[in-house]
Amino acid sequence: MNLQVKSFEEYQDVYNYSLSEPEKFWAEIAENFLWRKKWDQVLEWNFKEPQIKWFLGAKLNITENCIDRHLDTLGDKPAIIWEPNDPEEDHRILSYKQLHQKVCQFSHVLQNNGVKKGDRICIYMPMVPELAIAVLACARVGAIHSVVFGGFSAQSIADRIVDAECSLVITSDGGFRGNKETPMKSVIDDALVQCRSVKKVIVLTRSRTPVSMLKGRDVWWEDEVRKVETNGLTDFPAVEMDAEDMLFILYTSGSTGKPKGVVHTCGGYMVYTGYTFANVFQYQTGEVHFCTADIGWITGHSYIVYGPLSQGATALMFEGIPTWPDAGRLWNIVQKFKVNILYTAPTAIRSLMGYGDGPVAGKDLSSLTKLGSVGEPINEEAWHWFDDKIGHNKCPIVDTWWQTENGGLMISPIANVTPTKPGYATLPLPGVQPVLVDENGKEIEGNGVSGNLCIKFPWPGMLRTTYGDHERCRTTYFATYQNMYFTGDGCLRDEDGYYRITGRVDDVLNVSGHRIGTAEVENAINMHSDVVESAVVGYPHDIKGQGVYAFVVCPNMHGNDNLTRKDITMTVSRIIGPIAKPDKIQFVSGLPKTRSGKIMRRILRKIAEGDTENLGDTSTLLDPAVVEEIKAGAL
Ligand code: 6R9
Repeated sequence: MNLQVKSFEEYQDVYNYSLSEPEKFWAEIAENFLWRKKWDQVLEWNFKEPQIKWFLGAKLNITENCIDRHLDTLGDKPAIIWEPNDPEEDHRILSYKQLHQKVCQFSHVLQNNGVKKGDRICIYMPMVPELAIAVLACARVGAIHSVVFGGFSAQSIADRIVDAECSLVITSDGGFRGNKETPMKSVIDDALVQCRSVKKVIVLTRSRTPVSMLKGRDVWWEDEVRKVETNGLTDFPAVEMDAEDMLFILYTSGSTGKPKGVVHTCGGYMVYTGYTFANVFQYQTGEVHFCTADIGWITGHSYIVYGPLSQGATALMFEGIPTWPDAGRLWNIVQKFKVNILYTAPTAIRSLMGYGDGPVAGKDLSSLTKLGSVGEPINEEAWHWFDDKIGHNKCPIVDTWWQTENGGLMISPIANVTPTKPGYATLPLPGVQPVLVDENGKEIEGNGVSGNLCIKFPWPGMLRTTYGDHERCRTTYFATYQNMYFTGDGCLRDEDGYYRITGRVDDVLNVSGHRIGTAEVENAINMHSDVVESAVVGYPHDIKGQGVYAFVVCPNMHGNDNLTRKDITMTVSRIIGPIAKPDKIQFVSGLPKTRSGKIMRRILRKIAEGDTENLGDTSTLLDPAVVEEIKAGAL
């Protein structure tokens, strides 16, 4: 079966086929990929344990699919275009042949440093081509990568390294983002004080920040590559993997406790990212695809690295930020490289919108043919601005709903196929079976309804487990509703059957498209020595979508309010990372609790939203007076 549908009628036919014959459908899709050995069975599953296996018995290496199979036909074509943070610095282009050579060399480096199939490798790097090379080299040698976003703190990195028992870390001296230079190796040094499993650290030179290199543990990327070059080694035969062998772990926040390591496997993830990339973006050979996400998030994994490369696409990778040196940066990049597909986030659109039309004026955006949005609900104003000013009303916008756990796009228009509607992710992709359920887990049928979004049948890109703790996977995703995967999102289905995601229904915030667990932020705030307890909720924020609002009990604070606010912010930054810093901190004498001691977050959420008229039933509160005080002091 062709990966791309070409009309809405064809979409409907294929969708119906994927419902009635899911295994046949996915087998036909999987035929479009490179396997060393095909599957004996397409699918084995139950959502009880859960146990999900796709393409059983199949053998492959995803990098042969993403690189080797294109060498004959596209060898000299650009695989990765890299635009540095500083527009004055030269950009780089890696052809498929060059990418192949670099991935092979670095695979040797990994092997020379003791890496074996199944080992876990932590990658903490800036957005440079070597990050993609490191990811692909791990996959080529059969090691499991765990990429940690460059904005996370030493403590967060340490938690992730310990959880996955990583044996090696790949990092750089430092990185550039906007007018900031951020250290990376020194952050890793701080993290590794707590990590006994790590035997080696490979350090790339990027910012030339001074670093301390430990004898026997730390080696330079360039030195290691030079050794391989001196030995004249060019090819590295990819290690054969089973379809269900782990490909990577990516940590993401949930509603409780520490982030969990979402596990994706080789075969299903390859098929799902390649298929959704080709179909939703209707990628045509030669087009330049620019996804503005960081590879530290799932969007970068699936739609900068694996999805585009598996389809022989040209992926543009950008080191910097959209507002530096000025708010015209993305448009300059589009113009410079004649970008065809621009895939970005509502938070970026809203932020750029705030600078007015000036930075867009005079920029040649005529190369653009398709636009995409991901990470959070897109408001209508931002949708229309994107459509008018950037797409000049001729580029379809694909508002793609999906999650780290899903591996790839789930509910989304198909470019030039599905009629779009502002604010709507529209319809499920072939193979995806969404359902809305009420609090009791009863399916809500028909249109013009809303409920909690679940998926009732497996798809190849879905998570298989949470690393080292399968029970957590079961309770988080498969225990709320029987025989369904629960997304944690609320959703409505309009009269046309179109889906609109309304946001999280659990205690997870979405700040600038980043998932942040309120419990994680509370734990970090509570580590500050003056703090007795705290409660964190979200509130609507013009640019970030949601902001972080913290109610903090701090009866004997050391210094004044503002100093303590700064100290608490610093604590969160140190424990989690700057992305989780509270936007507002309100000191309160107590938190609204029920007689059984549960914090009534519903009330705090209302106060944070500024909706204090309508707090609902407060009769179960232990001390209703505290609510009046909090209302009076709201920020
Ligand atoms: C890919 C990614 C997942 C959460 C998800 C939902 C929100 C993502 C969205 C969207 C509305 C969209 N989300 N895409 N909400 N419309 N098009 O972002 O993964 O970081 O795991 O976040 O993001 O709430 O549950 P992840």
